[in-house]
Amino acid sequence: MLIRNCVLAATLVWTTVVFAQSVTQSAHADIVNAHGQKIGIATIHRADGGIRIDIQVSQLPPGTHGIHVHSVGKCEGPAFTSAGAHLNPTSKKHGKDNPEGPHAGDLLNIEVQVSGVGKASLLDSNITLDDGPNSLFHEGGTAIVIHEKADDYKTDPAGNSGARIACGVIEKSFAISLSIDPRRAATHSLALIAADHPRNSFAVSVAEQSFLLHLPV
Ligand SMILES: [Cu+2]
Ligand SMILES: [Zn+2]
Repeated sequence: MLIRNCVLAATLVWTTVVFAQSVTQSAHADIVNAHGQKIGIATIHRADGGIRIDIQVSQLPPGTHGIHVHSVGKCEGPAFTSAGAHLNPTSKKHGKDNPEGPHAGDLLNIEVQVSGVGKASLLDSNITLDDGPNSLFHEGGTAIVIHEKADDYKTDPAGNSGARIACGVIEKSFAISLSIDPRRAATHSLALIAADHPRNSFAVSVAEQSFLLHLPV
């Protein structure tokens, strides 16, 4: 019912500018730093060849950072050991360059600019939004963890990527894909503010005339 209400609300808000929409199951994670402050968001959805994680963070040290899906959906700072080890239901070793790897939760590194902002779009072919041992929603949940250093993609158990500096619990959401009438472009920012009002915790990603709203379940 809640989902239906969310979809209905989004539909009403967007009626004036939207000419196509579809709703699919997805996930998101609010990324927090060691002090528990929100510094970014990851949106997670089905893609060709697996699950795509689009992540945007700020206020992180510039440079290359390891990032993984960990096996427990708990982010207790400052060390985030609560998130457990990498998601690894098939007992592999760490890293895509490890002959005995990778873990299901292994991802490519994320680059953080001098401004402290980092963006990445990461594909993982070994995780699922559905049921099963490699599910992001297995018992106890999962989390996205960012590390202080680069992942070397081969050293067990975490690619020599050092301390955990940011973490986000992966939660179910529904993605509403909205295609916008380009002739109504001027109304976009207003509509986004209105859409943000009743539930301010969903993510908005913008790609040309398409918007993806991730609404918490
Ligand atoms: Cu990790
Ligand atoms: Zn790993």
